[in-house]
Amino acid sequence: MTTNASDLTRTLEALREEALRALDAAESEERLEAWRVAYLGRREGKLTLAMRQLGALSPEARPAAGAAANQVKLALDEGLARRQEALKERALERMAQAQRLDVTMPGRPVPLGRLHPTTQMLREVLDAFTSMGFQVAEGPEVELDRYNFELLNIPKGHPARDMWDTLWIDHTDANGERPMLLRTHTSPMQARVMEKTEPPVRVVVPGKVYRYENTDATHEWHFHQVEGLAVDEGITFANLKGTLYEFARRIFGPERRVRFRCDYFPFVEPGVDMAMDCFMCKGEGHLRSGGRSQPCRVCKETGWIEIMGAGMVHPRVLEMVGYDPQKYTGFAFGLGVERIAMLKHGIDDIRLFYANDVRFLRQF
Ligand code: FA5
Repeated sequence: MTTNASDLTRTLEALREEALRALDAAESEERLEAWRVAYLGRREGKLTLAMRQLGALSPEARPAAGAAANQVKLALDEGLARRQEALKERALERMAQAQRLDVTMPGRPVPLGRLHPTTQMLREVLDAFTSMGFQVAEGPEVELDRYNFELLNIPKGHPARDMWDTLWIDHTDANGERPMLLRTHTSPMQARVMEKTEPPVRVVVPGKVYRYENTDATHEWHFHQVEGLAVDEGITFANLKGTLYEFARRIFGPERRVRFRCDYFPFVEPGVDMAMDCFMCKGEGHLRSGGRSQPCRVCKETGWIEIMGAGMVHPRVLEMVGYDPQKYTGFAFGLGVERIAMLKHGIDDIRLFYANDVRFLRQF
């Protein structure tokens, strides 16, 4: 143990040098704390231990050695404060550096989803009709036999029911009515709308429909339709043709030609199917390339593609909802949305729509 004042002063001096050097080397908060414990720690700190030796000095030597010890303590305290400040500043600087915006860095792409091709097509179809003055109405997918068939002039046992293979539901509606089914077309909304509205009526009805059918390249068991209905005084077949012709031109371009042929649906009279000249072969039925001719697969060589069923609303249908068929006439149509999308984009298999393959979906 040192009992000599000059030895103690030397020890203190050496301690100051050693401590300040060690302080300069402390590069982190943790190292700084370790340094503080090593030199200034209350129990084992080197300076604390040295200062304890003051008590062993003679009373005459003690004040001078004590003053020297205090100076060393002061120097270490100040050194510690300075170093803490310097480290803090450096940390702040680093943070500012890290947060600085580098406008030359390439942006990080945000993965964006998109609308399903059916939804896109549905919206395009609705846009075409709403811009011609039609309103949009929606109805239930789980439907009563009454709306899906009976009020469409298809009574129980009518052979036309076979035109729509039906998925029946073992359920009773809120008013105790049955039978119920998954609607096979959007046509039940014709009666639902007319029951609630006085003429004039101009509505389009988008929605999902279901059929108990095998699937193939052009048939799904669930798909989307858009129904159209216009009822007023003096509506003629010319209005039907004009409206649908305009629709085809809006979706497929101004040079499109359309064809109406007789067809049978119990709820219209006369009934038609509407076809469009094939966009692929321009209605020729075959494709010419380099002087050679190839059959057109899209229209199966006919030059025409059927896109919907339509017709003048049957007087019985008007009567059943309480409209006077002597006063009012109307037209109705029903188109398949996926079929229109297939034609528009050249998609050759309807099953691709709901196979959830992103390589397909990403293309739209
Ligand atoms: C009907 O569903 C009638 N309700 C259409 C109608 C409405 C006629 C108003 C007259 C007046 P159809 O079963 O033909 O008719 O279907 C209409 C359209 O739905 C077809 O032209 C076709 O585009 C589409 N479609 C029919 N079956 C399928 C199927 N399995 N998969 C995909 N699309 C289909």
